[in-house]
Amino acid sequence: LKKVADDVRTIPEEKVPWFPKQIKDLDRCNILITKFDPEMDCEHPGYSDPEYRKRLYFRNILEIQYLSAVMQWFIHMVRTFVYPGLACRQFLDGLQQLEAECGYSEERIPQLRDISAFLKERTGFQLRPVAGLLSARDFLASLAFRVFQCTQYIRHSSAPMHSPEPDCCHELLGHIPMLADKEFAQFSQEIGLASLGASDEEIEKLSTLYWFTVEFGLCKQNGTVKAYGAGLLSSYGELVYALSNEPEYKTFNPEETAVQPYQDQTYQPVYYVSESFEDAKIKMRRYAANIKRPFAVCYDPFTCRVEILDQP
Ligand code: NLE
Ligand code: FE2
Repeated sequence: LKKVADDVRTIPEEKVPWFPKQIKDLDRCNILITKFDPEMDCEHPGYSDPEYRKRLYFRNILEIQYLSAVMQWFIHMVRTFVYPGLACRQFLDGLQQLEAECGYSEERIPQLRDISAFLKERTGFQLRPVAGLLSARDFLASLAFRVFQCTQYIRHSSAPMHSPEPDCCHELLGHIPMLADKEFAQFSQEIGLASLGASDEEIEKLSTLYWFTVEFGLCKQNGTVKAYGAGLLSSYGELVYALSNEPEYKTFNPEETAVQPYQDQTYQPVYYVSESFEDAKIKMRRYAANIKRPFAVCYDPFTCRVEILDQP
């Protein structure tokens, strides 16, 4: 009998990676990926610009003018025919609200604090500044709490139409308008909740799904393919390319999409199209429900905590 008991004791306990249970635990979700660091990456457009490599938020009046010019140009494109033909309805609505109520304009750079307060009232999302690209596990975990980790430095001025890494143009002009949409906010949080305590392999799949939806997703609206991915919406160059007949389109199907290889240096060769936004959400929810975890999680919106439930 003793021997059996010993054997039982030597069976390693099932290990669940640590994950945040409340917003303040996100202080521990701070692992940065250095692959896009302008000091390390010789392909980075800012590599040979010693001032840029310091990556301060705004270093001088020229950068402030640069962001104002990007915003001005962007708002112009959205108001004219270009964006309405390419971007999904949720994005256009969100951007319009940001212009009307949150100081998005040609004259003024909106402050993260104000945008965060705006989003909080719309969808409960809030922004948190982050110094660069976060590890997938940490980034996804924050979404579980409706917290979006937001970079603040700006892309190098030699390449305004496409940046391989997130920057404030990408966050302000790509993600924020989408996060003002309730359904999209829910979609984002569900990916986050699915990631908590998941295995490395599952995190890899979820971040691939995030990549092909939240970052580079396309969906049909009134029979036309439109972009809802922030990586497209913030990159005029890739947006036009994605909606041309150059890239390959595949039907969004989480099991298949989750294992699609991708690269993050330049335009994507493949995009996933869903029948509608609703369709993407339903499929993703079904996928998330099938991820194996020895427990279930439930977000309590009153305490902003994640409750751990035994798997039924
Ligand atoms: N390609 C995007 C842009 O230029 O705004 C950024 C993508 C970040 C994943
Ligand atoms: Fe992004």
